[in-house]
Amino acid sequence: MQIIPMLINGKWVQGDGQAFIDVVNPSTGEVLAQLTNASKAQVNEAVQAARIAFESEEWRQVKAFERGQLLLELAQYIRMHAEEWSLLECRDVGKPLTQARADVEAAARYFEFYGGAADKLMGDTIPIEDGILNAVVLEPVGITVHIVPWNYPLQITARSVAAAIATGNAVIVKSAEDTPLTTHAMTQWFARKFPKGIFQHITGLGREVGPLLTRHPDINHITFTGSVATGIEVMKAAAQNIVPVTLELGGKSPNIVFADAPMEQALEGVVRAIIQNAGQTCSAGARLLIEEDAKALFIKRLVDRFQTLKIGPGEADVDMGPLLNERQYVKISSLLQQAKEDGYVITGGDTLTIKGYEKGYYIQPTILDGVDADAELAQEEIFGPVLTILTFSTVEEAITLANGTDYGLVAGVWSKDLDTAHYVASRVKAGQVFVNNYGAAGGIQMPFGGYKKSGIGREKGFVALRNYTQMKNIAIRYATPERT
Ligand code: TXE
Repeated sequence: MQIIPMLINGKWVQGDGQAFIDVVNPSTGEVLAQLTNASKAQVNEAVQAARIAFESEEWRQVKAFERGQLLLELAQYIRMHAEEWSLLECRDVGKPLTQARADVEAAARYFEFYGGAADKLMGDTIPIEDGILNAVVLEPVGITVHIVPWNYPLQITARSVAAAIATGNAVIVKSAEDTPLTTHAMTQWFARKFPKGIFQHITGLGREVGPLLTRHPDINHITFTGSVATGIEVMKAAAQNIVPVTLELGGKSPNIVFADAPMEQALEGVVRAIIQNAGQTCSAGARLLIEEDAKALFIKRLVDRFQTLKIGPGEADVDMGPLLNERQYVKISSLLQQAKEDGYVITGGDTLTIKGYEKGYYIQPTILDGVDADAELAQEEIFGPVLTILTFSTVEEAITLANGTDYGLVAGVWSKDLDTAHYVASRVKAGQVFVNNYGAAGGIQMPFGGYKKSGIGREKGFVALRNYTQMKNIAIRYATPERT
């Protein structure tokens, strides 16, 4: 069985921590590889190596545009291996091959975007008085820790690592215990191209290995994507050492469909937004807010569409793959069981057994109607292909419902009326609002992050480079003819 090694201090090593953890293909139940838990000593070694590498003259001498060129080279390398990496991601996460291919393309785009940006992030000068040059300089923060979830391992690793390296930091990635494969592939490239200690990959159980990193007194920034509960733990750990965090903590994002919406696009948008990656997407459109007048017809068509969706193993490249693991499967199927008993399920609601793939974690795409807006099913992230319908009659009611959860990551607004669309977009408390689309253009360039409990800070786009820099103000007095 392949053991996924970690990269620590330029060496490929197994974890000294005890456990061997199976990496399972959710489509088949097959064990793809195993990983090991990093020990405390190994995490300390990684942080020490990162510190030495970051402070080294060698790294300091790499010019911003050269860092950028290296990242562009990685983008090219990813494209050259696109099919191989897509298959890895498809097997590791269980997502349909087409979606895995889109993830690989997005990863390449992140390295291109931030590679190109590496020498374009500029400071400022401030007019003070004659004889003083005042400069605002952006410096790397130092050691950046990246805790990556299992739903989009390659994309999410790429988006923050690319920005952190572009700005000159030393990076430590802790991949999710379920999905280390593409991070390992990326690590192999970094091991060949970068000074040791600038990019390191740590593996192991989040609750054991994660805190060893997040509580370490010598790290300088944490980027975390995951649940609110773990985000709170990460933030507490960071607080002990006054370390900044960038947190992306998911959502319960609404698609708000007005009666005057472009119906065909809205229908497809709503379906895609909840079945992509089997609903295991931070920005999943998990709530449909539908205007009363349009409800009957829209729901009928939605149900028809859900019932024609093809579910199967990632490699069969159908509409939707399995859930990630047994834990997700048990959690979501028991939630659906209860929802069925309560009479909310209008389509789906059951687990699925697929011939030849009996050990896969398949469930039906599901729609719930009649759920109270305050109920858990309408409030909490389910992280599966489960769409909860809520109904509204006025614009204000739609806005109240949209804002009626603790989250605020993304919202979709579907209306042909410009006034309605603009007004709702301005009132919705979400970090990203899509009008008459959901998830346009992949979003590499667009700042992404949450209002409320969906997180702190923004990833993606040029602005994310700021996460990995700190500001220094330098005031230089120089002699003027009057003063000398
Ligand atoms: O999340 P965790 P889990 C949500 C989603 C899902 C739920 C549980 O609702 O059903 O979270 O998933 C690492 N210190 N999201 O349990 O615990 C862990 O190894 C440091 C939404 O997987 O948040 C993994 O890499 N790290 C989300 C990552 O944190 C720790 C994506 C996420 O794990 C840690 C994933 C600790 N104490 C889940 N404990 C999104 N926003 O897209 C765990 N980890």
